[in-house]
Amino acid sequence: NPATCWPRGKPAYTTEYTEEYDLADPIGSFNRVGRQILKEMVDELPALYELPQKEAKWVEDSLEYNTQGGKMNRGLIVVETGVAIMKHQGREPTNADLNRFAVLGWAVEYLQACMLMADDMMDGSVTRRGNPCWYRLPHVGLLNTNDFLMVEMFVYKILKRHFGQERIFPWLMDLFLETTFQTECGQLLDSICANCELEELTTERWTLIVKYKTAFYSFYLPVALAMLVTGVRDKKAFDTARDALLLMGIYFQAQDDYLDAFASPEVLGKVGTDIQDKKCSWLFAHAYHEQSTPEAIKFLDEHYGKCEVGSQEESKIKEVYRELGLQELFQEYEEDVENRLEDFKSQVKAADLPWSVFDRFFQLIHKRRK
Ligand code: GPP
Ligand code: MG
Ligand code: MG
Ligand code: MG
Repeated sequence: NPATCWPRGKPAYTTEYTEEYDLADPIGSFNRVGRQILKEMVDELPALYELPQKEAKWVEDSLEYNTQGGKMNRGLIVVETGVAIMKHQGREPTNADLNRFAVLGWAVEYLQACMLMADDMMDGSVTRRGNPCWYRLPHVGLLNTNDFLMVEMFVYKILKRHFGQERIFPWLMDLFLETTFQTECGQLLDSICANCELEELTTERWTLIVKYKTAFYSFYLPVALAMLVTGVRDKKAFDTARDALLLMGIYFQAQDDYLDAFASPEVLGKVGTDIQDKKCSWLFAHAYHEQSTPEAIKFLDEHYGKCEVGSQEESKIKEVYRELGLQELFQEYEEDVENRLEDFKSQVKAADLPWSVFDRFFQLIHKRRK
């Protein structure tokens, strides 16, 4: 690109992968690629962007703090799915293939990191992955806004460096951009709840919110990336995969909402804020609209979105959730998702995709505690 290929040394491409990607050590191998990517991204800042040492170090610290230390489910799924699809195609993935899958996995992890940095500030959260949220660090504060925008741009730097010379590059870009926009639509729907009447926070609204804010980027994106990079081009295959993955993604956010109230912060690595923030959570929508009693409605009207994290009112709202039988209802919902997912089996097979991918992904999240 004549408009951006300056100064000399730009752009740099990484197309050779000399280190062995050991599938027997999926997390270790994935992390190794993650280290390499972080180093590549930070190393070029002084020469290509004239960033002084102090600022380059700032970016490095931000990337260390925000992209590392998660469960890496989304990233690892790209690798697993890539392998499963190639085997399904009768091919054995090479070392280069595995490393490329991991690079795309890390692009998803970087997107996730920037979303969480923005989300924590919007939700007023205190901890993430067991540490204080980045924006809460005294020396960071509102600089968080620039930091998360930079992490977002690193997604595209990773893609350009590793896939910039390939035909699917525009498709990868388009998929990331589209997915980001979908997530932002979801985040808007989620945030506007603060200005809604409780009456409006229905289970229908909940489904819409979580489909957009979570399911596309967490579930469809990793699998769609693996499909693109292994040569899947059939639109029907993407449509079928999307339907099944959105079902799982919606369930995943239902779990997130459930754990927000009922999991211990030590296990979860974050303190729940949904009640304080007046979120249209799975629990609230069901408590207010599906399972409600006049007393529960009265109490929620008085206190939902108006009490502090850790307050007596907040505990009482969780008690109301329990009394309304939401824990049992959640188990029923969980079983229903399991059954509905089974119904996708034949469609997935008809679309010539390996069912094991969907099965594995579901096993990874099914009944999760964190
Ligand atoms: C999770 O909701 C949703 C996101 C992380 C998407 C954020 C999207 C942006 C465009 C910023 P959540 O707030 O319930 O997640 P958590 O419980 O992890 O804070
Ligand atoms: Mg949040
Ligand atoms: Mg949020
Ligand atoms: Mg949450």
